[in-house]
Amino acid sequence: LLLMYQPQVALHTLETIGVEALLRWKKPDGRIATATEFIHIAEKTGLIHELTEWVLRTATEDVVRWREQGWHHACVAINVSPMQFMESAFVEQVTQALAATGLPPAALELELTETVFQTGAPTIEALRRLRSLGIAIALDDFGSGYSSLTSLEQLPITRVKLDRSVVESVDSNPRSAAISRSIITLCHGLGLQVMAEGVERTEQLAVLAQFGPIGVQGYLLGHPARAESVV
Ligand code: G
Ligand code: MN
Repeated sequence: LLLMYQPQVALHTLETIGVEALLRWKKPDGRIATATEFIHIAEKTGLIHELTEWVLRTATEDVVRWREQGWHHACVAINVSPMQFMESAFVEQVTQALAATGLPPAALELELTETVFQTGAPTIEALRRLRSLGIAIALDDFGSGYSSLTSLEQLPITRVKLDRSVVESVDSNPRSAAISRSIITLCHGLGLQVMAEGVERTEQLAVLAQFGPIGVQGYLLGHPARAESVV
């Protein structure tokens, strides 16, 4: 297993504010599989607890090292699947990773999709506990699937990640641009930060920059890289 890290950049200062950790599996034949290709296997075979443990520990250790190496405000975002989140020990796993490494809670963000949020009251309770510890929560892939406004209204989130499918055509389709602008304005009105995903062209950056102070992520800003080459 390995974690690759992709930069997240504040569009109005061009400061790299953090990275998103992306889980990969280097298979015996040398091919590198992405998390979506194998996480369901870990879920089925009961390995998900150990996998979560490894991701949390590795990511927090890497950020602490970058901080020691001079990137003092480095932050990391970690993707959490519904089954990982539903594990009863998840909140303890997170607090233990922070305690073991000494990483401040505010330097850790958990990225969850709407499917996690649709699982009921215990989920919301776990989210509130994480929030009360100071950990940031991002709603991933917003704008794809069933993204609902109730989620924005009621969930204890701190950030919305604008899905790549919306960002894809902001520079070519006026409707995409209007949708992006509206979502960004809506989120800012709710006190939520926004991160646009999948930015690949300067033209997209130019359009998004008109919509307010957001974060941007994508191949234009940086491809996912190994921990050693982050700092
Ligand atoms: O669901 P989530 O947004 O976490 O998915 C992140 C995935 O998107 C990663 O596998 C990452 O490699 C990929 N990715 C990151 N930036 C870009 C981009 O600019 N374009 C495309 N097509 N994919 C990207
Ligand atoms: Mn993500």
